[in-house]
Parts: sequence; C-alpha cells; structure tokens
Amino acid sequence: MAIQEMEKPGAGEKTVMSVCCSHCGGACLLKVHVKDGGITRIETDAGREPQMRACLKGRAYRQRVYAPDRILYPMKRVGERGEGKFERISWDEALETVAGELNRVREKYGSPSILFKVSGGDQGSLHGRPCFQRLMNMAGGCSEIWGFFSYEGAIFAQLVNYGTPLPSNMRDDLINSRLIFLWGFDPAETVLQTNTTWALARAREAGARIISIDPQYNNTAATFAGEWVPIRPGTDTAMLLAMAHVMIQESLQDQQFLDKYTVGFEQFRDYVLGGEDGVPKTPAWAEEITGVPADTIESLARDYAATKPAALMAGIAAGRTAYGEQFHRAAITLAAMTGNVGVHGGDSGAGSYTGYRGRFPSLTLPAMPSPPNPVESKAPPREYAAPSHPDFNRLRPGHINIAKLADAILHGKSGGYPADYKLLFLVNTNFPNQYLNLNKAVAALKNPGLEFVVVCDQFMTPCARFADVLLPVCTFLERNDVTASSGDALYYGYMNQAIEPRGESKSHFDICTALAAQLGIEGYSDKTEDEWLRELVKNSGAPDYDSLKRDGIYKLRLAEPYVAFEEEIADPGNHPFPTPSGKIEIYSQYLADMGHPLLPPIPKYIETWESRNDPLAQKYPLQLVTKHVLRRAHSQNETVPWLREVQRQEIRINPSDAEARGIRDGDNVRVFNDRGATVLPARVTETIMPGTVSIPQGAWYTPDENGIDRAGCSNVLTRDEPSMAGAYPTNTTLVEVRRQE
Ligand SMILES: Nc1nc2c(c(=O)[nH]1)N[C@H]1C(S)=C(S)[C@@H](COP(=O)(O)OP(=O)(O)OC[C@H]3O[C@@H](n4cnc5c(=O)[nH]c(N)nc54)[C@H](O)[C@@H]3O)O[C@H]1N2
Ligand SMILES: Nc1nc2c(c(=O)[nH]1)N[C@H]1C(S)=C(S)[C@@H](COP(=O)(O)OP(=O)(O)OC[C@H]3O[C@@H](n4cnc5c(=O)[nH]c(N)nc54)[C@H](O)[C@@H]3O)O[C@H]1N2
Ligand code: SF4
Ligand SMILES: [Mo]
Repeated sequence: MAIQEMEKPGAGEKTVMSVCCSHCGGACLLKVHVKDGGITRIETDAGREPQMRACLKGRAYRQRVYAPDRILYPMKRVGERGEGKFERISWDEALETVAGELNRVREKYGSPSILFKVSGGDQGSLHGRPCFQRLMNMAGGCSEIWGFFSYEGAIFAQLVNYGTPLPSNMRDDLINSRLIFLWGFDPAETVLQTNTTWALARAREAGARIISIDPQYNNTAATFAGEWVPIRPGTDTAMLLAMAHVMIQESLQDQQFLDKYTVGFEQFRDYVLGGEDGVPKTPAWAEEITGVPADTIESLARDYAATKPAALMAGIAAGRTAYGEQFHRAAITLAAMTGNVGVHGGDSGAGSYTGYRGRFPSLTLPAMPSPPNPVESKAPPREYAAPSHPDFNRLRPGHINIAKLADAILHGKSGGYPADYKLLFLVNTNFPNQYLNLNKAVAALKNPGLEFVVVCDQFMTPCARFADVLLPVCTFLERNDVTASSGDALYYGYMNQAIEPRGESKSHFDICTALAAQLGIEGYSDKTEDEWLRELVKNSGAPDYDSLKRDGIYKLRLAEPYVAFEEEIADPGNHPFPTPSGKIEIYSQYLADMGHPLLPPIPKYIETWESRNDPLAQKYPLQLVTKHVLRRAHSQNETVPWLREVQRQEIRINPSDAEARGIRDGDNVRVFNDRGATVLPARVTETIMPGTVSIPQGAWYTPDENGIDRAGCSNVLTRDEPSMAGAYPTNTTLVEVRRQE
C-alpha cells in the first residue's frame, strides 16, 4: 500500500494518516507529521497508483489549522447583528443560551419556525450533517432546505431519464474513450473526484481527442483539450439540440440502441425537426443563440456520432443556469442517440459530478442514523418535483428551496412559505456569501423578525459575523471520522485525529452531545466517538476497524473500471432501467402528467431570464459566470496565505469588452446590476469570450461604508430565483462593468 512508501518520520515526530474530505468532491490522503502536539508539515500519497494525491488546499491545511482568524472560543454578539462585535463566553453559557432559545422558539412558535441548514465543510460519516441532523430531529424537528447548490438540475434529469442519481462511469474508464467533451467541466481546478485529471491525462496519452465547450478557456482545456469551443452561458441546450438535428438529418443516430433502450425518441425528433413548434433546431438556429458557428456544430455532431466510444462529460455548471435541467436532459439524450450509455469509454451524459460517497456498488458506509424529522412528516406534499428515489427524495414536504432561503426568512407565511422563521441554525455554511442575491441574505439576517441566529464554524466568516451565538468547531485534523472515496480509487478512509482541538473548539459530535444533554434529549448517544465509528465501519464494506484506523486507507481493486448501466445494456430483459417504463426516458410520461410548460416531457431549449436578449441587457449587457477556483473550496481557505499567493481574485473580461469601456489589464473595476456591486481587478484576456465575464465564486463579502463589496464576492450580483426543477442558477446573471476611478 502507498503508505509504506512515504517518507519516514523525523526524530521525535509521529505521523498520522488522515483523509482530507473537504467541500470539493474529493477525498485525498494526508500524512500529517506531528511533533510536540503540533502539526509540522503535511505530505500526501506518493505511493503506487492510483494515488489519492491531495491538492494544494489539503497540503496547505496546516496554515488553516493554525490560522490567526480561527474561532477558538464560544462567543456572543454584543453589537448590532452583523456588526461583527463579539464577546467571549463559556461553553456553559453558549449551550444554555442555544438550548434555551431552541426551547423558547419551539414552545412559542412551533418547530417549523426553527430553520436548520448544514452544508459542506469538513465531511465525514459522524461529524457534520449526520450528528446535527440526529440532534435536530430528536429535539422535535425543524424546517429544512431542499435543492443541491451544485447540481439539482442534473439530479432532476437523472431521476427523470434514468430513474437513478447514480449514472456515471468511474473516471479511470476515460482511458477507453476516443473522444471526450469537457462540456463546462474544469476538474483541473475543481477536482470533482480525486484523480479526475489523472484519468484525463491517461486518456490523452492514449490518443483521445478532447474538446472543451465553455464560455472560457479554463485550466482543464489549457492542459488537456485540443480544441476550445466558446459558448454563451445558458445556451448549451440549443447546441445539443442542433447536434441532434444534424444526426437526425444525416441518419447518424444509433437507431438500434434507441429502439431497444429508450422511449420517446419520436417525440424528440419531431420537436428537433420543428414539427411541434415550427422551428427546426438547425445549426444556423443554434449559432444565433449560442454564438457557436453552425459548421462547428455540424462537424462536432458528425464526430460524436462516428467516434466510438465517446464520453460527453456534462459539467454541472451549465446546469447551474435558469432551466439548467433541460441541458442535462438533452445531454443524456445525445449520449443515448450515440449509443454511449453503459459501455466502456462512453458516458451517460448525466451530470459529471453527481457521485456521492459510496456510489459504487462495492462501497458502503453508513452515516450516523437519524429518526425522521417530525416537521417534515406533517407538511403538505410538494408540487412539480422530480420522481422519487430512496436516496434523493425530491418530494420531501415542508422544505424551502435553497435559492429562497433569504426570501423565506423575510416573508414567511405571508410570502407563501410553510412557516414564519424565527430561529436560524447554520452549520458548515456561509449563508450571506455563498447564497444567491447576497444583499437580500443580509437583509434577512438583519430582519428583527428573525429572533436568534446560531452559527457553528471555524472562522469569522461573513456568515459568522451575523451570529447571535457562535459555536467554535474544530477541523478534521482535531477529531476522528471515517469516509469513503468519491473518486476512481475506491477506498475507505480513516481520518485520524492528529492534534488536540485548538483553543476551546470542539468537534461536531461533542457539540451535539452537549447540546442534547442541555436539551434533555434521551438516547441521543450511548456511545463514544470511537464506539460510533466502530459501529459505522462494522456495517460497511471496509475491513476490520483497527487495521483501517492504523493504515488510514483501505483500497478496493476492481478487475476493470465500473461502468454505469452496464447490466441494463447487456441484459435488458433482466435489468430494466429503474424508470416507470424500464427504459431511458427521452420522453417522460411523469412530466407529461405534471403538465408544466417549463418542465416539458422531452428536453427543450427554453431561453433563460437575463439572457443577452432580455431587455435588461440594454442596461447590463454582459453575461456573468461565477466559477469555482483551485485555491478555495467555495469560501473556505480564503484567508490561508499560501493559497492566496496562488490565484488573484479578478474578473476575466475579453479585450473587446474591456476596450469599449476603457479598461486595461489590472485596472480596478466595478461590476454591478440592480442587486449590488463589487469591486475587483480586471484581467483582460482572450480566455473569455466576448459578451461574457467571469468572477471566481467564494471571495469573502467585504462591504465598504456604501455597502459596495470590495473583495469580488460574486453573489452580490446573482438573482435568488431557482430554476423550475430547482437548479441553482449561479451562471445566469446580467451585469455591467466600469472602470473604478
Ligand atoms: N478547488 C475547488 N474545487 C471544487 C469546489 C471549489 O469551490 N473549489 N467546489 C466543489 C463543488 S461543491 C462543486 S458543486 C463543483 C463545481 O464544479 P463545476 O460546476 O464544474 O465548476 P465551475 O468552475 O463553476 O464550472 C466549470 C466550467 O463551466 C463553465 N461554465 C459556466 N457556465 C457555463 C454554461 O452555461 N455553459 C457551459 N458550457 N459552461 C459553463 C465555467 O466557465 C467553468 O469553466 O466543484 C467542486 N470542486
Ligand atoms: N455565485 C456562486 N455562488 C455559489 C456557487 C457558484 O458557483 N457561484 N456555488 C454553489 C455551490 S455548488 C455550493 S456547494 C455552495 C457552497 O456553499 P457553502 O457550503 O455555504 O460554502 P463553504 O464555503 O464550503 O462553507 C462552508 C463553511 O463551513 C465552515 N467549515 C469548514 N469545515 C467545517 C466544519 O468541520 N464544521 C463547521 N461547522 N464548519 C466548517 C467553513 O469555514 C465555511 O464557512 O456555494 C454555492 N454558491
Ligand atoms: S481540498 Fe479536495 S482535492 Fe484538495 S486535498 Fe482536500 S479533498 Fe482533496
Ligand atoms: Mo457544490
């Protein structure tokens, strides 16, 4: 195993095996060197392939653990909410206050008025969501949020078309591909499962042709792609439909595959050819919408149909747009039309980051269990949801869509929400930073109707500044947990505690146990951290607990890469797709019965709001995308000096757009629309297409005295409206850019 091949510890040093499992979709091996109770340095996997090599964020984690802005003590607000004035308090006072407020609000207003959100951060099977969810549910329940920030559009499409949220081949199967589309996909920055770039490197070495379709020439394109096809944000469905048009016109589709494994191709063909609405979805039609030349669309369609196997890696960023679910449904349809589903080197065309840990059949790792949430079971059912699935139940009632969190707090029942929200409990999340329309989030947090805000975090983030009580949580290097990989190296990981929690910070599990005692919840936990982890591992596919803890990782070897839907394709009689028809649903009767024009039964191009044709474009002519960058995981690691050196927070703007505005490279610019404004340096570059600008998401909101953000926080600009099926439209925003004098 890789571990033995790593550097030996120095004198007086011990080494601790852990797994970074940050909010980035990766899970990577860390070898932490510890001396005198402190971390001296961090190495990663340098052993045999497949390695689980950590990225720069994992390797810089020492600076995060010892950051001067870590919250080390419980604190309570002393100034106005959001002013950032706090006073240190004892844990006793913190727990009494939080438990007291939970009880008071529950008694006075009822459990639905308690709104709870837990997000990414340092993930594991005990700490984080699992132990908090158990606490909240056992305490009487709470209102919750539905909708993944990341890929709700993709989840919807997968549940409709395939009937499962688990539609992806393992990454190392890319070596079998002859043609790979990186469709809004940038794993050189976003990782999206440890080793994705390694798989791309091997595919390229093996001769695959790699094409990036993206408004910007991203680092993955620069490293691996032979071609870059710039496309206007939010228009990808039009290009996919035009590719389908070419295939149909030239009879290039794999009709046998379509006949055998799909339903509804006829209706789709009719729509594509213009039978349904009189508009043939020709390459010329798509050129007008997407900015991609018609002949490029034509030749890519022919190449996709002719080059087998081919992987259409449908990035989730193109789905984080208004009507983004249509993009994913269209991409799946193209994968089916080319017969690339269920084969080595192909890809189902579904969102390429929808794996969650343990998605491969051989990996199982339960999380700390929770009873049902009593609030949820009493609420009325939702309309317009994706088909139900045991792991991704989109029908869960009483939940607020994630894009509407601020609106729900501000308007409650009078705004049509299930409750008036009085207590906000935030764990692992940076609400007025990562959520759309930040200024509305700030207004919601300042709203006096919101009586109490508790935040559990490691840093004094823009969100933590709005807490009434702040609970300091330790990092994953200060407690134990277990995880399963989400990459192509299949493994179980043990996150060994390397050092004692800094200051008075505590693990999630310890915080929850203490809160449960304060709340008088019986039976919250009859086990220690170690006993819980033993039980979780016992019920998993991992080896015995002690050897996993000792080795840090346990790798599983498969004879060949896992291919999604292999059985459904090889033996359809015995393995139907888990959809109502048992086939891939290009046409969905479920959606037809739902009858909503914005959720059509076949994938359709629906023009986004704030497109370049929107009248608003007269005032705000540039389309903004807000991408994820290497040096941060969202807003995490923002203050780590080593990482700040790597990338500057800047807006990419094309020379033609910059020149028209008198902007030179490096100038400070103000980016604005009716929702807000932010100031940051401009990078004038051909790597972004004209008419589009890009700001890396996650910079910490830093308002000046006029309320203008000075740090390049993109969510002061975004609109807080979910797409029809819940896609989170971080890439559908119009802005204007001006030089900042
Ligand atoms: N380093 C790092 N890694 C991360 C994260 C992080 O914050 N930092 N976050 C993690 C999480 S939770 C997530 S959800 C993922 C996000 O992963 P992604 O959504 O894949 O990441 P992005 O960088 O936002 O977008 C990828 C590419 O899509 C392009 N794009 C944007 N809009 C469109 C569009 O409309 N059409 C097309 N064709 N392309 C478009 C962008 O220009 C970019 O090059 O990353 C994960 N990994
Ligand atoms: N404009 C724009 N906005 C976006 C996106 C975009 O592309 N563009 N992407 C969206 C996506 S895909 C996502 S997933 C979200 C992410 O949104 P969030 O999940 O809210 O973002 P993070 O920055 O990961 O916030 C995690 C917080 O948890 C803290 N933390 C870290 N580890 C721990 C821990 O162990 N315990 C506790 N209690 N706290 C911890 C961190 O300090 C940080 O404040 O952002 C979304 N917002
Ligand atoms: S931040 Fe993500 S990619 Fe980087 S080491 Fe941690 S888990 Fe791996
Ligand atoms: Mo995400």
